[in-house]
Amino acid sequence: MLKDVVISRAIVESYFKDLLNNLELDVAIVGAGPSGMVAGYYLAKGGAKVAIFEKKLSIGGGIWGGGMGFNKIVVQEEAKEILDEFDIRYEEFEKGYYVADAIEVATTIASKTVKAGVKIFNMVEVEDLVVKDDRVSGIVINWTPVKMTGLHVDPLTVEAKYVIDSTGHGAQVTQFLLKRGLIEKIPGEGAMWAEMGEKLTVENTKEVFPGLYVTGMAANAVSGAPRMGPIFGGMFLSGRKAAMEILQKLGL
Ligand code: 48F
Repeated sequence: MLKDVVISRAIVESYFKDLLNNLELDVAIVGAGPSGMVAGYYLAKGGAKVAIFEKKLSIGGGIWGGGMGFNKIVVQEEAKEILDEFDIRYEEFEKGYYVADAIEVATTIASKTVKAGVKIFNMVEVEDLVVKDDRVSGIVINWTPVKMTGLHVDPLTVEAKYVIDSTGHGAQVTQFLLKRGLIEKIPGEGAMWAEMGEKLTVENTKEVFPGLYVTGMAANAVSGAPRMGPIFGGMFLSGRKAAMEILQKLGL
């Protein structure tokens, strides 16, 4: 006989065990889009304790819809090795342009990231940063429904040696520093230019404030670099670059 209350207890005990286990992290990643998940994967493989906080119910960010809802993505030569690392299938459309199924990309990256040891908390919105002695040292979290309904409910805090803003076009996390006058401005991303956007996404992946890294479109928004549409190599390379730099700083 199935007991309803055992089902409830299994969920509550198991979830809160994970939450308690992830209140102190090496790296807290905000946003489970391509750059955030790839960063998480490489960080976990390198031995860091890392969790991703995603405000939506679903992970994957902008992967699912490919271009205009046509669920294919393009990856350039420089990032093909990341498709290989994740064992994602692709076809060479023209020399140097690889096309992959967006659903396979989203599900495979998510699966391998979780299996590498990254805990993903979905439906959890990061609403602020912890800043102590001029260094980001954690994130402030709340349930997405609390934010959506505008209820006056205080958040909780997660401590992290590094935080990564992988929130995409809005650079939501870096915005908290701007709001507090801790950085001067966020120019926002520029008009579409795939080649330059892809190149600069990787170049702009850096520590923008002590303890805070930016990846993917957030990196471009913070630096005023162009957008690039449904080509994803820059997102993958950006996530890997942030992970490698942070691993080095953590001494891992
Ligand atoms: O936008 P998103 O996919 O970020 P990305 O890794 O990749 C960009 C591409 O998907 C695409 C592109 C490629 O050419 O331009 O747009 O830079 O994923 C960002 C994730 O962050 C979540 C959001 O729901 C999405 O899943 N997010 C945003 N703000 C918050 C957040 C927040 N405050 N707390 C938690 N999650």
